[in-house]
Amino acid sequence: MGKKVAVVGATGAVGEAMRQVLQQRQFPIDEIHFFASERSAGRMIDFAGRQFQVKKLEAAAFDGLDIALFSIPQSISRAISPEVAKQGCVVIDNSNAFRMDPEVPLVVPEVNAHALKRHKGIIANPNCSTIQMVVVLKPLHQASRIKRVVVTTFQAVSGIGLAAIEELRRETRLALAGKEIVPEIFPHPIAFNVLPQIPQRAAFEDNLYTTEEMKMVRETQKIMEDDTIRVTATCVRVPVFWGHSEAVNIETEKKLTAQEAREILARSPGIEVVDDPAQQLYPLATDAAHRDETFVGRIREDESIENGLNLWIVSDNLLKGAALNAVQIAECLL
Ligand code: 3JN
Repeated sequence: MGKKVAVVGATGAVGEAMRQVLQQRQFPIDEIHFFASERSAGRMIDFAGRQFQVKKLEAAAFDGLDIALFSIPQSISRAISPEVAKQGCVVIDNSNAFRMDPEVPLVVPEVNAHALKRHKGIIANPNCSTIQMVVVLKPLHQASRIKRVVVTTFQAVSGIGLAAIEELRRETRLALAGKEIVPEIFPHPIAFNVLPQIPQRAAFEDNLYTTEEMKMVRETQKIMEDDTIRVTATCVRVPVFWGHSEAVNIETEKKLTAQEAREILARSPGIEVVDDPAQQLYPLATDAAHRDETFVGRIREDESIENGLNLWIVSDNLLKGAALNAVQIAECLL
């Protein structure tokens, strides 16, 4: 039997991807409802060849629904998710609102699907940069415990939403025409540039890391269920539309050779190893865009320490990094 499903934040970049993923994967749906902010309410959107009117978000509308996929600002999610859950509708929330709440499972199905068993109506979807990293770290951690992770991200503008995609397009045209760029979303031009601040414009934390960087630290430990893994991150925005790339260095307890790591990853779920240096083959954001897999390559031993590996990990931030992971969680609930 199908489910009564809601997509909340349906007109945003992640909401759009959620609609696509639900259709592609033929998620069993009896009834579907779309919600958004007051600004977008009333718009018509297409789902499975039918037109639906987007409704204004209000808690009362979830009575009788089974599963709600949320992609809305964390302040709104924090207020409304408990009310929705109370009505018996399970919330899968893409925001940061509940991720570190000990009562709320933070789930990447390939890594810790078992954590879903103890949900109390709200399930958190991790940050996009964390998801693609832990998909790759988990099978290596099982083979040899990971002691430390040093990660640098190269994040696509679509992580912010449709308006940031438009800003990169607009600035690129202006830059090529030799015209002045006045950034709106980013604090500096993103066209032909690299910005070491995510989220854009938000205050840095007291330790001088950004919140995105600290999300990667805390969420990795929670999903991997190991607070002893030391993680340090530098998160960087690059002028790419879709696909986050990550340079990841890990230190393991026992030695893992590059070849062993390649073999472990090749047989692990959700992963495609693309690693043929002689053919100049390695994961690229342009290849990973609109694909479900997490791609890993450039696998090589870190010759500066006893037991270290370097990896290059790329995935579509709107799919595995957000919408696909949320729908996979919903599939686990069926
Ligand atoms: O910028 C990116 O590439 C990822 C952005 C994530 C994001 C943006 C605004 C609010 C998040 C997130 O998922 O961590 C949030 C949030 O914390 O809800």
